[in-house]
Amino acid sequence: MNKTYSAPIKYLVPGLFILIALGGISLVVAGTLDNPNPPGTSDLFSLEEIYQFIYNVDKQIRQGATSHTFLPENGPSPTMHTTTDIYNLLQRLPATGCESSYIAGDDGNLRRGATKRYRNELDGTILDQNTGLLWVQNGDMIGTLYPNFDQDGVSLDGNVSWPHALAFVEKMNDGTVVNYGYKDWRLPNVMELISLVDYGRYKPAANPVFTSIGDEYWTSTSHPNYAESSYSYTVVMKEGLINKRAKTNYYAKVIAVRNITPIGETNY
Ligand SMILES: [Ca+2]
Repeated sequence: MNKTYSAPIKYLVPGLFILIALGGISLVVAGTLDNPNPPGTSDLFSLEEIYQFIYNVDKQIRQGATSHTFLPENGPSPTMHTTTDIYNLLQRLPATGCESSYIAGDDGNLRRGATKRYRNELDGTILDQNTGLLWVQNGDMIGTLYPNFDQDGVSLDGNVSWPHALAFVEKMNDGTVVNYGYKDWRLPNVMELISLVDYGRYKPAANPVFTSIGDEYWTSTSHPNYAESSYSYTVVMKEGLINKRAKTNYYAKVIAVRNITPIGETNY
């Protein structure tokens, strides 16, 4: 989490916590949950500290903070928290982003789910820290970079057939078009693509960290109930709808995705 949101200056010195005490300055050298000491050292944190860290950081981010503080706001609770409590805090299904509330109990009122977290990798890709998926930042690679690839329907507008959507991703993987250094791009499935929708936004219903987001996108998911599986699902990024579309007679945009190393391993 410390890579996503800038930490206060006092936490930017790794392993060094400067405590200014009344009557003098004392220097305390210790790791923090923001900046732990390196492997092999002996930082120890209580379950309560870890619980408070996750809870408070999530709350601060949800309230719009661009930085977070390490120290618990309220100190240990009377009952203390358990590993189960910590697990329950680590919600994996992201919140919708909806902030419009019309009655108690609606989504905009409850806002359940994990706060959406994106990290701009500054190399043309965006990491979704909720799902661990790496997305191409440019929501219209064909239309903006390779318009001549698109001879489907209205030429050059970036909307292509499903077979051509798959073919474009393959061109990324064989290096004949930009691939941002990776060769394992794929068309997202419908669950993955719907996870990009931000229901607090419209036209497009996506976080503005992405660029050139168009109206409708192909997924890799085929409809199960049509002869020859001739329909695939699309996601309307304009407002978060799912459609079924004829694979060869409908034209939509392409955004590619790939999996990254799971949280806790080398990429973090
Ligand atoms: Ca087209």
